[in-house]
Amino acid sequence: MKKIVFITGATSGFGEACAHTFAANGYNLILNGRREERLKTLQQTLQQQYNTQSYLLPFDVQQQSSVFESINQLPDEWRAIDILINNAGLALGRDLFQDASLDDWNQMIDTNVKGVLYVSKAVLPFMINNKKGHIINVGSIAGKEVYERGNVYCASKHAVDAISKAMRIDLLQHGIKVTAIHPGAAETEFSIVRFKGNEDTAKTVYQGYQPLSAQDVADIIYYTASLPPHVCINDLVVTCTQQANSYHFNKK
Ligand code: NDP
Ligand code: 8X3
Repeated sequence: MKKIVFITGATSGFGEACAHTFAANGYNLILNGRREERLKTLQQTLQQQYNTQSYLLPFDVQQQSSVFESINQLPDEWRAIDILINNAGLALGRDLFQDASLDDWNQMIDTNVKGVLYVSKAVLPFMINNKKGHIINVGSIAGKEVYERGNVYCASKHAVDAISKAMRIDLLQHGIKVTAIHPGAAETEFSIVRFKGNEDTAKTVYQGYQPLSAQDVADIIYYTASLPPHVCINDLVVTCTQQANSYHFNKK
């Protein structure tokens, strides 16, 4: 029987690259994101390229009732989830604390923090019942160090770091692995979202160095998922070679 991976935020970036990588390696997929048309296109592509079966759950991770209703109505054959990748997330704005928008702050906290909590809480009964599972939380280098104008995005990813550590302790008795992956700058739609559709400003973020690609991160996530049952990568920070931490780059 094929293993099942559940990926949140699969319509773009790391999540979409993970969908291809896990499909290419024989997994069936549960795919989430708000843009349902993109999910349908991805489902068709994965079916054609890898003969992959996928089940679409197009909910907003911020909406507590949608998360629980959607996951609780999964058919029996889709409940044996082996891996959950909590990837859905976003930054909004790059403003000084005193100038930032409360709406942006609320959306980042609701997506990056509450979204991870809701989806994990909804999926965990299946994993506990199956006595196995692996939760992979996508944090960020911003969850290790804060940077100027990063305030609440950094706080939300520090929360993912803490939640991952807490999950690892509490789920130990159930044999469930918990991995946190913390990437540095990667060129996806992340900055286009952060700068609210301004593609020119988004491009400037990646000038002067070679950032990570979505595929670089997907390959690492897949590696952490492919280790033997007794081995768990707990915490992994990855940057491109020209990035040392949140704010030191060797730009040419
Ligand atoms: P993208 O913008 O390319 O992808 C983000 C994904 O998250 C999309 O599929 C989007 O789908 C989904 N998403 C956003 N909000 C919601 C929501 N409320 N409900 C469901 N899905 C949602 O960015 P990345 O691939 O770069 O980002 C993926 C994760 O990686 C995020 O958690 C981000 O914070 C983190 N990260 C990114 C880094 C980078 O430099 N790119 C570095 C470190 C971490 P849709 O809009 O269809 O809902
Ligand atoms: C995204 C990377 O450095 O823009 O999490 O915060 S950064």
